[in-house]
Amino acid sequence: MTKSALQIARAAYQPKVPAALKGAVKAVDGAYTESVADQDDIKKLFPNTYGMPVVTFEKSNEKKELPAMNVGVILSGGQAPGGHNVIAGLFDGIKANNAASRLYGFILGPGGLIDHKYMELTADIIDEYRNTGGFDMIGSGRTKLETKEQFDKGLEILKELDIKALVIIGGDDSNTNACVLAEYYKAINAGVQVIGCPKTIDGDLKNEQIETSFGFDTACKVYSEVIGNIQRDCNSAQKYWHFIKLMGRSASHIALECALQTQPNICIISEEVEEKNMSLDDIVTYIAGIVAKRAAEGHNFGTVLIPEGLIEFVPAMKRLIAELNDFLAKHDAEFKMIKKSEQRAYIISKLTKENSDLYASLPEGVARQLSLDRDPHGNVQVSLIETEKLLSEMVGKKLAEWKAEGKYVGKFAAQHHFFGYEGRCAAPSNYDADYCYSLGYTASCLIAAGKTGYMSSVRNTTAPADKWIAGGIPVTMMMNMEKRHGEMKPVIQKALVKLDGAPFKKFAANRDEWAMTTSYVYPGPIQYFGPTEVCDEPTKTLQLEQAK
Ligand code: FBP
Repeated sequence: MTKSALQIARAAYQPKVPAALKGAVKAVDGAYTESVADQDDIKKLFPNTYGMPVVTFEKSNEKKELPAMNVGVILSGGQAPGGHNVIAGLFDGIKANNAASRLYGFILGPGGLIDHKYMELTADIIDEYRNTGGFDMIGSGRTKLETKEQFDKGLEILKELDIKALVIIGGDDSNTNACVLAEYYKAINAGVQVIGCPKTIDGDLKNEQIETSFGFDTACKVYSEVIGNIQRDCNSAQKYWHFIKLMGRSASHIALECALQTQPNICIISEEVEEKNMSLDDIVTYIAGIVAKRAAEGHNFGTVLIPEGLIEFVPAMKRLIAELNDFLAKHDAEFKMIKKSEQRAYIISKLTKENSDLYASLPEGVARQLSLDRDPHGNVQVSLIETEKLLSEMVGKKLAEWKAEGKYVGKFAAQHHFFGYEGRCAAPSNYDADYCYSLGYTASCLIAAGKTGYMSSVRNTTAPADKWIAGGIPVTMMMNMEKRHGEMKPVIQKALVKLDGAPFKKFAANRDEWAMTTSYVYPGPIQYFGPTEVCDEPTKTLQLEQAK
């Protein structure tokens, strides 16, 4: 396989790890824990794994010889930079405890466990993938591991391979399911420990105990590099407004972090839109207002960042989508009989007044998308909606009205971008390479300590890696009860952008200035070699959140 010069050089990079992980390690149990909410319900659902203590790993003076142990690993959900380093850290950790231990990777996500598709991960394979992006060492998938049948089927192969511990690398849902699996295996005395690792570029798996999910750092740096490049082009040609949609299924952490890194003219934060009960028209008026003000100063250019999940946070759109979902589920056959050219008018005639007016105001393409593309559960696939085009089209319309009324004088030409897949498999930044390797190594320590139902945790990561704190957090500690598909379920709380948190406050305090003054920052590409202040800087989000 041909490799780039950077790939070859990067393979030799030694991830930095917490000082405590550099030799023999001992587990120190803290106080017993409670779940963040709904303690009685969670306790009842997790009688064997509820209330366990937080664990911290410290340096030990005695090296204990541990028995050889086979371990399995699964990558679950969307790709995130650093996944391979979690596996490399886990591999090195179990081998350090006993060279005869083996690591098995289940292929293409949780489905590999159920379908008994696996491969042994030997030193040669691991070495090929150290410090690389992607999940292609074993692949990933979105199969949900949640039924007893799946757990039992999985146990068959775990027994066959003599696997005593399973590490599931995933987001909030996958880690919730990992905990349910841990509870089940403990309840039936299966002899298999289950450990989770916090992954997702979306950055929404974090809480008091987990500082950040891995991949967020690298993905945001990649997007910020390209946004910076666009801003430089924008400021050079001074003729376009760039509407840039950024991945992040639900929360706006990525858009916010990129805004903090690049200082665009506009960034929309979904959580604020919801909080202020803003309509689509309010958002459009806000953007058009800034476009008009800049035009009055002779600046007919700018940048707008838009989070991928925005539509679902606009309360009126949420209501429209809910009514459309219901209506089309009930009248599917009748709807399909209507001629394509008449479908829009048909829907407008059937919805309640508020939703009908909103639907009628949407551009043709978006209206069509809302009525056509549905997922297997009958829901509109909001992530397919081209919000960047929707907003620029509506802004263009508003500006034309304002022009006719003499309220706006300027030119408005838009370019559109969507950044998501460009960053999900990037070569991990030093932060992610170090953080991921440490998470994997910590998982091996949790296994050695006999723990199950824990998430691997590495904290204090704005300090030099030497001072990072490795440990484990009982997953039940992060849980509450939420309604999912009409039923109350125990789940890890998803972290949305906090409007009273330091990152949003910093953005809010500066956005009016950034709107008018063209204060673009150009972060440039991720640097893997060079001075630590250039190569090791954590995200602005983390720095602001952790500032003492
Ligand atoms: P995870 O939460 O599983 O890590 O995935 C995050 C994500 O990258 C979102 O930002 C995005 O909306 C989604 O995955 C897209 O996934 P897919 O490529 O499977 O449609």
